[in-house]
Amino acid sequence: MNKAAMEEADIVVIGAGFSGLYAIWRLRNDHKVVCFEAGDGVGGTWYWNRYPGARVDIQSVEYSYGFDDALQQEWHWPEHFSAQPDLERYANHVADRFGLRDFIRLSNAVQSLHFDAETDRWHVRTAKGDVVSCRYVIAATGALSVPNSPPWPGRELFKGPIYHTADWPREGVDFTGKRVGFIGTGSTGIQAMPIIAQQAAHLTVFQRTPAFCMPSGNKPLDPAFERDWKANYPQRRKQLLETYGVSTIQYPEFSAHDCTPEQREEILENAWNSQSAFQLLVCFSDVMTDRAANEIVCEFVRGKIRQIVKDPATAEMLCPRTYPIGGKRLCIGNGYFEMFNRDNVTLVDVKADPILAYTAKGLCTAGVEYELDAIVTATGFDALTGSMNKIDITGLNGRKMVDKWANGPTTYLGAMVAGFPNLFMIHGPMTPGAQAQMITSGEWQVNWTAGVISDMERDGYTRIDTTEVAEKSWADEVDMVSEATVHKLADSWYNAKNIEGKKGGFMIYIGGFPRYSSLCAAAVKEGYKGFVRR
Ligand code: N01
Repeated sequence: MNKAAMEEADIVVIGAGFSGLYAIWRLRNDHKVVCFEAGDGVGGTWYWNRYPGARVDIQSVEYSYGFDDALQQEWHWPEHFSAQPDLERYANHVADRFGLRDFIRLSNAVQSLHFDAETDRWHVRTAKGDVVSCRYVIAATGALSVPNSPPWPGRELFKGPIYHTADWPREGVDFTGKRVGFIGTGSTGIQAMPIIAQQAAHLTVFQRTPAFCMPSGNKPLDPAFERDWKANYPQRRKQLLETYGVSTIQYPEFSAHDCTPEQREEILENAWNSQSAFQLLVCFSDVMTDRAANEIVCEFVRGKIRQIVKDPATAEMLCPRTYPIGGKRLCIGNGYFEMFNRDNVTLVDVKADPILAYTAKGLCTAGVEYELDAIVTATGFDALTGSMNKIDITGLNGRKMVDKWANGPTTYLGAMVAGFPNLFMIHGPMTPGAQAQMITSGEWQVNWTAGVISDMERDGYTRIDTTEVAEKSWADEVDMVSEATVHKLADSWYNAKNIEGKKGGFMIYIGGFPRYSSLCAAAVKEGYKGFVRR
């Protein structure tokens, strides 16, 4: 490519989800910013995941932007935990209100990034043929944006439609009169199935691993609660950043072992009915760190399943036994276990008898062929690394990111990768990611990145990189904090074990957001420790 023909920008932002939109807003006045987005609308996760029942599991007064006080004062969330249409509407409102669309090129995924070491600039190529040279790239590509589809053969044989929840038709799907097969009982499946079951003639749930799920307690937003948040927003946002998960969900001081069985039962019952998602994980100080304390909560949930689900055999199949509660992200539902009391819902164990293939009529295991009219897969994501590895990224000395990450991601602070200068990730692998409320923590990460870029200009540098020594120190920190929790006892997208053959250790930083942000801030303050600038 003739360099003279390239379009010039200062910063390319990849992705117009919540972090990408904020990055545009934060940087647009001082830099020439171009944003490329794969979808034909803004909102990222909340653009793609439009399956029935899609809803956030953090209360919306928290899960929203804090950068503009007028926005947070004026915006009204109709429900406590907003549904996907409201979140998408909010993303569009923000894009319009702040004039962000002028910077965004929709339906135009970035296909390759190539670092030019002579000029210290990235060359960005896109699906529509745009070629942009820029000093910095900010990858706000999403932790959960590349769907993972089951590997079964015979997809082309099946006569009916096959959907993935993360690529749901904009016009919706009518399942009336249909026999629907549903695969995936994680957070997504648990939200979608109770709604599909109300419409379908029959729903067959193919379960590989049962999920821990607690009721969301969603309700219309209480006006007094909303007024209280709006009256206190600046300090609330600040306080959120000082908490472990950037959220109002807090651990108590006391251990499960400090309580009598009666006290535990009362605490757990209150948590279950709290209308506050995740309360079960924080009812004792040691739910996430002590296997015995965790098991007390697990058994409480199993008891709830047995109470709710009328057929004892189905109830037992739904009881998770192979991993600790919270080891995978706790699912938050509305009528999930209750759904199994419907006559038109059947539960099938595909751990014992795995699905082997699609057939013309449906799905088959070794012993059974299931006849279906439509199949829905809610089989998760190639999380954290998938969205970066999808782009052909070439750094210094011709090194490809996909090769560097062949055995799992390596990063410094989850923000940069050695040998790939001037490329910053937001919510990348080894950041707090989904263990911290993602809009507020995303704003923090964008602000940190903007500060680094501004310092580069102030100090007259054109290249910032990190080192393999710094990456190693960060990997040690990520491992050290994850070893302290029960997360290591579960296979999930946190540790790359949700996809057969995927490599990588624990890919989320679970040392808490205050520790994460203070380490990022300290690296800058201590003369860009772990970075090399020139
Ligand atoms: O994906 P998952 P998800 N055969 O990976 C099953 C966020 N989120 O989309 O457990 C049969 O959790 C798989 O089985 P197993 C949230 O952070 C948030 O549900 O691997 N089954 C599992 O049951 C969440 O953690 C919200 O044995 C197969 C399911 O598919 C993250 O997104 C809502 C299979 C995948 O579960 C991901 O959730 C939704 C196979 N071959 C999502 N392959 C809220 O805010 C996979 N499975 C509420």
